[in-house]
Amino acid sequence: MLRSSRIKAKAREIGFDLCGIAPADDHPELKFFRDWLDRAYAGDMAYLDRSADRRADVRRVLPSARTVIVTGTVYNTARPYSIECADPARAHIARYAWGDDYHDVIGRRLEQLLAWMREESAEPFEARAYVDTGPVQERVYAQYAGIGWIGKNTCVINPEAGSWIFLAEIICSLPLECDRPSLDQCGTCTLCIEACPTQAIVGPGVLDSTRCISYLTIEHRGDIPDEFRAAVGTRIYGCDICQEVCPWNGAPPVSVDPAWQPRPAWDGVTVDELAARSDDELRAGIRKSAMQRTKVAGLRRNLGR
Ligand code: B12
Ligand code: SF4
Ligand code: SF4
Repeated sequence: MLRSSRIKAKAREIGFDLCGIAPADDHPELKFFRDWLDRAYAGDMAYLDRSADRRADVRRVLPSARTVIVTGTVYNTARPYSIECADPARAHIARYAWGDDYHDVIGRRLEQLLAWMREESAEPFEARAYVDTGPVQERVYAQYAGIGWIGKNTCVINPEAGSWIFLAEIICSLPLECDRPSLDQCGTCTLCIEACPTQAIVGPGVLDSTRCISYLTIEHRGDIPDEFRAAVGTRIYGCDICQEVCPWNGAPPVSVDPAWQPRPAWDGVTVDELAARSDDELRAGIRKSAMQRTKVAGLRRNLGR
């Protein structure tokens, strides 16, 4: 049978920084999701509600699933944190969106890993590969694959790599050898909860999206509610504050992968400079990047003009 160690070695060769394997079991944390939806913390992300049954367990997505191969990809690049920036006019875009669209880049790498597995495996198997948009609670499986623990800010934190990591997974029917789950290392720290400018982290590991700047600037349709406008400030796409204050991101590794390097269009720009650009110029900047999600109209709303 295909061994876990070989899959991990291949994942590394393809460009994944982390790879671990979780059993496709009934993990207790999967149950939080329903309660979270019932508390209306998903806001108007209706797709989460629609797919809630499948998100409850990967075996609803692939009934033959035995294991989940979870990958982590460091996207951090050598730029200061937004909370270190003294210029009040600077436009802040979340670190994950500075380069190419991770759905495309990581999706291709995941397909490459899966194709290799199919060639190498002596027995045929079923599999599904997902990056972010699949009906999978990625953080829970990442924790059980030993990629990292789910911090109080709800992000998966790896003790060496920090939390600037994308997650992606292959659900498969192979009974692979699994890793040990990661252990919570937040301890008594509450820095992320205190630093959140909109009090969106309503309890350790519980995020009310309707208060989160990431949601308000990326997922929310319509105007940004007045009560949050001041806190959103010049954060024009996503928010990194609860990760920037995290001690586990104090000296994070930096990726040299060309895919994640900041595009010149967004690097060190002010809100006024961006607002002065034409729609075509803005469109060219977001092309094939994760920022395409809001389209130019959403970006203009976030810019306030
Ligand atoms: C919806 C979504 C969002 C929403 C909601 C985020 C959230 N925390 O739920 C919004 C738009 C706000 C968002 C923001 C961001 N997101 Co997002 N998002 C997702 C998505 C598509 C689903 C997440 C989900 O199911 N949320 C529902 C809650 C219940 O799930 P959860 O946060 O995973 O929950 C765990 C804990 O919160 C905890 N928990 C929940 N309730 C309770 C209750 C108790 C009592 C306890 C103890 C624990 C607990 O256990 C949960 C597991 O059930 C995932 C991709 C995926 N398919 O999983 C990406 C994903 C989580 N996002 C990601 C990223 C990068 C971001 C941002 C950093 C982007 C940015 N800079 O703006 C921010 C981070 C904000 C934050 N602090 O989470 C990455 C995270 C990588 C990582 N290292 O963790 C993911 C995994 C995408 C990816 N493939 O890389 N996101
Ligand atoms: S991303 Fe920003 S707004 Fe959302 S929970 Fe973290 S600090 Fe708060
Ligand atoms: S800031 Fe502290 S409490 Fe929050 S995720 Fe990081 S270690 Fe955990």
